[in-house]
Amino acid sequence: MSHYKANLRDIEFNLFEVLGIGTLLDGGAYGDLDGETARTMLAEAERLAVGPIAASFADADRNPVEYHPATFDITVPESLKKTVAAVNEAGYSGLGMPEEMGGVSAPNALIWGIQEMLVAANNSASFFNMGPLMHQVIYTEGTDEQKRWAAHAWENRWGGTMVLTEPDAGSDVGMGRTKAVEQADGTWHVEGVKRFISGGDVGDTADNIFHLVLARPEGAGPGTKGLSLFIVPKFHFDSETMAIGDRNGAYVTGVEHKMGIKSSPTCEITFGGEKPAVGYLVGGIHNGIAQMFKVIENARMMVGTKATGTLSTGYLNALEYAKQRVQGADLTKMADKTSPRVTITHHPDVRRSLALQKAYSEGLRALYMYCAAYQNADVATANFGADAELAERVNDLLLPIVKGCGSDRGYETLTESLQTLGGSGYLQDYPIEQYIRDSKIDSLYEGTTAIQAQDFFFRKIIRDKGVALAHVAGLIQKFVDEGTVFDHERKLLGAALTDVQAMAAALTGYLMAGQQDPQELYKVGLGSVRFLYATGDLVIAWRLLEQAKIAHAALEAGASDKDRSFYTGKVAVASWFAKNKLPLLSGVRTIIENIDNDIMLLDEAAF
Ligand code: ST9
Ligand code: FAD
Repeated sequence: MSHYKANLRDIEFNLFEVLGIGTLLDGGAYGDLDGETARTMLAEAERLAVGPIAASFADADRNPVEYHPATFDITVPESLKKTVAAVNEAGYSGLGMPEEMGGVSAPNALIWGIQEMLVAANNSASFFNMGPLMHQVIYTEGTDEQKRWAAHAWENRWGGTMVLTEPDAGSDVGMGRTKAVEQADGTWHVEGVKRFISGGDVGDTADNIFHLVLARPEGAGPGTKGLSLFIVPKFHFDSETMAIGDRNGAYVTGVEHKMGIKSSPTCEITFGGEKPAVGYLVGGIHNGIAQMFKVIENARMMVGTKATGTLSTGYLNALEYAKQRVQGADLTKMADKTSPRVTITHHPDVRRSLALQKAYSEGLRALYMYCAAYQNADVATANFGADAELAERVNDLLLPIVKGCGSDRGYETLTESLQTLGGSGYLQDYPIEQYIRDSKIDSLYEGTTAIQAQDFFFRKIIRDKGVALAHVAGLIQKFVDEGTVFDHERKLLGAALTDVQAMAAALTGYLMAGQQDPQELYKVGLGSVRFLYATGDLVIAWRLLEQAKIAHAALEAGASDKDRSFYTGKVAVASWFAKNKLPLLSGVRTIIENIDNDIMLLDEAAF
């Protein structure tokens, strides 16, 4: 039986009942893609995820990829190869790719809903499918010749990697020392060692790989702005015929042994040495960090979406177990030792835990769907009245929340899923221990949570002059002011909005004070992750309540028996989250408003 449990009903609810994607599609906004076809695609994605993708989840964890130092490459477990082949055959990578490249235009919310299932069913397997993202960016950023290469690479399922990190350049990408030396024929020789490169080799699952490498041209300035982006192929190829030739001088010189995602090949790659690593400057211009951020933005969204999907399947596994496991008596009958034993769903603390798991599973999904809505101007305008320019800013604002809160809330709440199974949760008989091992990485790569929090405050709020934040706050305030149902919850939401706005004001105050006393800036760093989480909880609460409003209306209108429990659950979980999470934000506000620098002044020896 498959370990993976998709929540297709909730994905469809977000798309069709909350964001009205079906109406847009049926109106012809995306060519031939109508609502019915979208539903078929979602159902097919679920089948693929639960079946061939999930099939290699445990086997590829217990028998992971193997590195061969003599040939500088890896072999992929047979079970995983079958998954990769099934994903390739299904052809979902064309969704959202430029039409001139052969792709199919679709609203991003639909694409991320599909991706949630494909990636969460087997995270390791997704690293064998990084090619399309890199090819798309080469296509949009590249020269005409490079566009042709990208289209060929995508059609022929070549691999792709994003190559930033070095031993001394992790969060601080600008410290990268890998250099690029221009050749007389216009190509470049890339020299250096890169670390932690996902999909650095994919064995025989792809004929070639395009590594997208950040390197510093000789003589270029320091920091990220001095980096340029190069396509460095694993094998040379003929630019006209695309026939594959000899190995290029980019060799995998090690593979990491990790806590989780064990079959994702995380590689050290050495560029240059005995043989030059020939690279091609992307677009023929030196604009590397901005070009690479086209990849990074997509990957950050992917990580948040995946983290949500993993929590969701963790919760659904825990729920199934809890409904069957009989243990103990009902709390009201605990004194009577002969009272009947009950399933653990009868215990208040298990209910609390299941409510938390359901709230973050569905709340984080509502959050990434909300963000995705701003990735298409028509969806953003129809739903939230944002024009194309504002939509882009709001998407930028929400991305660090999707990535930072998605990964941390996902991981910490998965420990609740495991706890629901008691000691059995600790066993490999159930998938949750692997979900936890596989998920820890989500808050580390693609920028740690601390980096997301700084991006959120400095770039997405201060540099944006609060425009996007004001838009989101305005929508929340409108919900608070205009509702006719959920009075208590709306009051809680209003108070939480005030708390978050006060946090933003306090952090801005520290930033301003930093102009007189630079140490005041430490206070922003001390409060920024808490602020990110607090804003995340606020937006999640709001989106859950918006969903509850829709569910409430459906119940009032006489929902079918099939839908009644779903809508009732929507109302209940939104109310639970508002009552159990939002009041905590006033404590966070107090902490942020009263931050001092004592901990920064503490001698390291005292730690
Ligand atoms: C990594 C990969 O970790 C992990 C794997 C991910 C897996 C993804 C999977 C994807 C595909 C899978 C497909 C599956 C399909 C389905 C399969 C089914 C089975 N937004 O602030 P400044 C730019 S990779 C946009 O001064 P510093 C901007 O150009 C490693 N742009 O930064 C800016 O210039 P300007 C990831 C941004 O102080 C310039 O940078 N590593 C943004 O120089 C300079 O900005 C990291 O993420 C932004 N938010 O450098 C590094 N921010 O200002 C984390 C910056 O003029 N570190 N730019 O516009 C950071 O992000 C740092 O903050 C830093 C700081 C490096 C940016
Ligand atoms: P460091 O940057 O050393 O951070 C250590 C700690 O210090 C963290 O807690 C961090 O939050 C904190 N910290 C650092 N700087 C600051 C700061 N300025 N303010 C506050 N806190 C800070 N990289 C690629 O280029 N391509 C890939 O495909 C790729 N895949 C990966 C796959 C895996 C499995 C792993 C483990 C890593 C991968 N990475 C990849 C690298 C990943 O992006 C980095 O590990 C990540 O950016 C963090 O860098 P670091 O490990 O050097 O940690």
